[in-house]
Amino acid sequence: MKVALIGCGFFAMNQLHGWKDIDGVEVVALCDRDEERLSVASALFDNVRTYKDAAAMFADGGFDTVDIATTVSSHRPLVEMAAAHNVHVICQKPFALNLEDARAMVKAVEATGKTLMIHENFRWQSAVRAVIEEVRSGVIGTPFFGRVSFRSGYDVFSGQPYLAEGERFIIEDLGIHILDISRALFGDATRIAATTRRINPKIKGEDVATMLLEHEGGVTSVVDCSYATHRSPETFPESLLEIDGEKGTIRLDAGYKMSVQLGDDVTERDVAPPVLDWASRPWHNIQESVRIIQQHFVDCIAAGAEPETSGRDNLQTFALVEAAYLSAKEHRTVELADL
Ligand code: NAD
Ligand code: 89Y
Repeated sequence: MKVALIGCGFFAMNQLHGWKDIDGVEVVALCDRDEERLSVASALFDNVRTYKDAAAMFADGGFDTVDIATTVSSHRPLVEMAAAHNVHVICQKPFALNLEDARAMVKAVEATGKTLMIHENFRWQSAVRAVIEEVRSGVIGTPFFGRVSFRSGYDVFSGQPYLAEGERFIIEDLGIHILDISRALFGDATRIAATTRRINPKIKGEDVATMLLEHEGGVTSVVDCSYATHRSPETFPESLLEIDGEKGTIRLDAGYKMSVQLGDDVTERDVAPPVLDWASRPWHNIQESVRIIQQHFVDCIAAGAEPETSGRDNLQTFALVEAAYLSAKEHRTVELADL
């Protein structure tokens, strides 16, 4: 697979290291409007073409996959450009600025027969994945309640200053991941009710959100996130999980501790992620999931299968984001079918 990456910023460095670790993948071209970022990223490779303009990179071609690692406002034009050049696409979250754009991008790539996957990596974090697999194995029977919780006081604004500037913050940036974990655990949701707050006066958007979801299979889940929570020890970037089933309970507690309780019998497992040689704490959890989701993408293309977080699948996660904002704004429960 020959990969071209657009957007050599803060997070793309993880994606570039991830690609280097995957057999059969070669990064052949890089694009960023910013010369300095382009130069830092290209230093990771012996022989890579560099571009300041994505259209020029597509015109030169020589790759079959594009990895879009820019922030959201450029996603639609870049995905449509990729579709026009008939390549597979991985696009970072949040997929789109609105549902209409997200649907248009899915349609554009589907028309080419190529794969579109959203880089929705939290469900691929190894600790989260261990819980997803345990739930899917049926060990606790049919789940009836879940909680997906991400609460932190970590300064994300120093690495990603744009997060302080948008009208929308935590649901669109982070809540999107934990809403997706809830979908991976309990299936699609039919209704959502949400409240939001802004605690940090230095930012524009909301930094606290509490969401209540009703899922198709009957599970009720509480999905809550905050970047205004003082915690010691700080748990960034861990998602903490709690699932009650008819036969037992599964928890993922702080410090990557998973426990499965069946009756009075409790089994505990350390599901801490490895620190890859290019990774660093506390980001290692997210960094490992980048390599895992990229491997999933490569495997799906080889097998002719649809990735778990394909563009089409991600429309459901993205709809939850839109519905959560609408619910918080209008103080009402939103039916997903109405969007
Ligand atoms: P960033 O601002 O640091 O980097 C984006 C880069 O894209 C910049 O260098 C910019 O110059 C370049 N760029 C923008 N538009 C371009 C265009 N049209 N052509 C060429 N270059 C262009 O942003 P970031 O923090 O790296 O975030 C990028 C995306 O990754 C965001 O959507 C963010 O939500 C997502 N992200 C995902 C995770 C995750 O765990 N999945 C974590 C952090 C960030
Ligand atoms: O941008 C966000 C993401 O996707 O994961 C964590 C993050 O970097 C900050 O909230």
